[in-house]
Amino acid sequence: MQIKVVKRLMEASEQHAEVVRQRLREAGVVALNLISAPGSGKTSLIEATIRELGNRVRIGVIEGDPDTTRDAERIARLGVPVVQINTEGGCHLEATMVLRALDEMPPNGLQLLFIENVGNLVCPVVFDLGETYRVAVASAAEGHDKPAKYPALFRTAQVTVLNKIDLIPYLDFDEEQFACDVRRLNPQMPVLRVSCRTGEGIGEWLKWLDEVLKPVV
Ligand SMILES: Nc1nc2c(ncn2[C@@H]2O[C@H](COP(=O)(O)OP(=O)(O)O)[C@@H](O)[C@H]2O)c(=O)[nH]1
Ligand SMILES: [Mg+2]
Repeated sequence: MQIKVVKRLMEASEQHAEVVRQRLREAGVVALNLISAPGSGKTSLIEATIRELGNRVRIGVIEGDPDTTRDAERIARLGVPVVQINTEGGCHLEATMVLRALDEMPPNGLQLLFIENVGNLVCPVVFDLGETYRVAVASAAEGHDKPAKYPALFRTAQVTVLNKIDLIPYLDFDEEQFACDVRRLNPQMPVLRVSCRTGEGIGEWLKWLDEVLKPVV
């Protein structure tokens, strides 16, 4: 009996990611896929960016969560186009979902698209969404061992944002260990220390954004 083996289960997903990439490229949009644990500050970082750049960069947001429209409501309050994807329990976004969201919010006219992935440090890493850049968001409150324990995210991201640095005085967070582990995994990747609460370091994040937006702004 011949055993059938299904190879490349990811193939369909990869093809959809290419369609997303093509659509975004044609529309001249830079898309950021934000990946982190729940509560690290992805939505807060998007909100801070909209407050700083919203008047000179045309921003759109796709929010991914297992349930609720709470993050989308936070973004909508800032007057930015937003689509919420509910994965109904699913632990990551896939490119097909992004395509459907793009049907609801055509990318034409946008310059910067945030895609906030489902809060999870494992599953979202496996799925290419067709994004231009992958952003790893970590927070000091999670502990310094996350890059070492979840290396795939930090290996595949183009930038790491370390959020909640305002809390470091109250934590046993070892910044040198965090930076050292990230450097070992991805020597060239910038690590930006920010606090969405106090605004510290947001300027460095905006500088990074300015660089990646140069082709479209
Ligand atoms: N102290 C502190 N709290 C923050 C900071 N950024 C976000 N938070 C809080 O952390 C919680 C989770 O933030 P949120 O942006 O919803 O995280 P997400 O789940 O990754 O989107 C909220 O209560 C935020 O107010 C920060 O820089 N410092
Ligand atoms: Mg969120």
